[in-house]
Amino acid sequence: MAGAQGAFSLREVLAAFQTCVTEQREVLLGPYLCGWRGLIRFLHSLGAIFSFISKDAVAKVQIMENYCRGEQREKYVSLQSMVEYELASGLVDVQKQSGRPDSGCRTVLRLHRALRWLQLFLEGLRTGREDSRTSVICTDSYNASLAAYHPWVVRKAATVAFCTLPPRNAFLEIMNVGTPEEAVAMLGEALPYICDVYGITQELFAQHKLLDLP
Ligand code: 1Q0
Repeated sequence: MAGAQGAFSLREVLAAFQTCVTEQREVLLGPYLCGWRGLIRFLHSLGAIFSFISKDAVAKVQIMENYCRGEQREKYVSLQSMVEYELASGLVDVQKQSGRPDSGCRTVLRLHRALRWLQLFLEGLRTGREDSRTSVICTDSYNASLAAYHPWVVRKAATVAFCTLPPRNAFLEIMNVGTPEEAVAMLGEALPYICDVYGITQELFAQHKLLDLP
């Protein structure tokens, strides 16, 4: 997989999340979505059993990319400008209604919740023992985060897919940053940036009472 065209590299994802946060502590949507695109590329390389997850992630990233390219694109430069614009324009459904396009806020909220899973998963990988199982780290991280928002059938399918994950060291190698030790070092570098993006988004959404959007 390493060296193949379009191969995943953790470095690119790190760079994207690193450039997300501005000096004013705003989260830029461009690099945020680039980071997600990189993660989705990685997910594709894990096989068809993960395609129900990547399909949903791609759909959500696409919704956001369309907003970022659309007529109101200057309102979708950062999460802060998006929240301000969508709330002021009444574009956010606080109760489930039919027929309206998914707002940026509810879409980002789904990605944001998944970022919490990613944070826990990468931390688990980083600090795990050499012989620890990726599937267990992944399941534990999922149960402590995203699972709460998913119905039983999705939880079940996700848990089955997690069981196919390669062992920890093989998994670290397909991240394409060198040896497992180098990947662990890179994770140590990457995580604070991902945590920062997560923390700022969480605070922003909490402040505007957007954490439970249907
Ligand atoms: C390594 C294994 C990856 C496992 C990914 C864990 C996430 C499981 C999520 C299961 C989602 C199931 C599909 C549908 C869910 C939707 O119902 C739900 C809610 O949306 P809605 O519109 O119905 O209200 N959607 C979500 O919760 C969004 C889920 C997005 C998941 C995106 C996961 C992207 C993962 C990338 C792989 C990362 C690998 C990490 C190693 C790379 C190192 C940087």
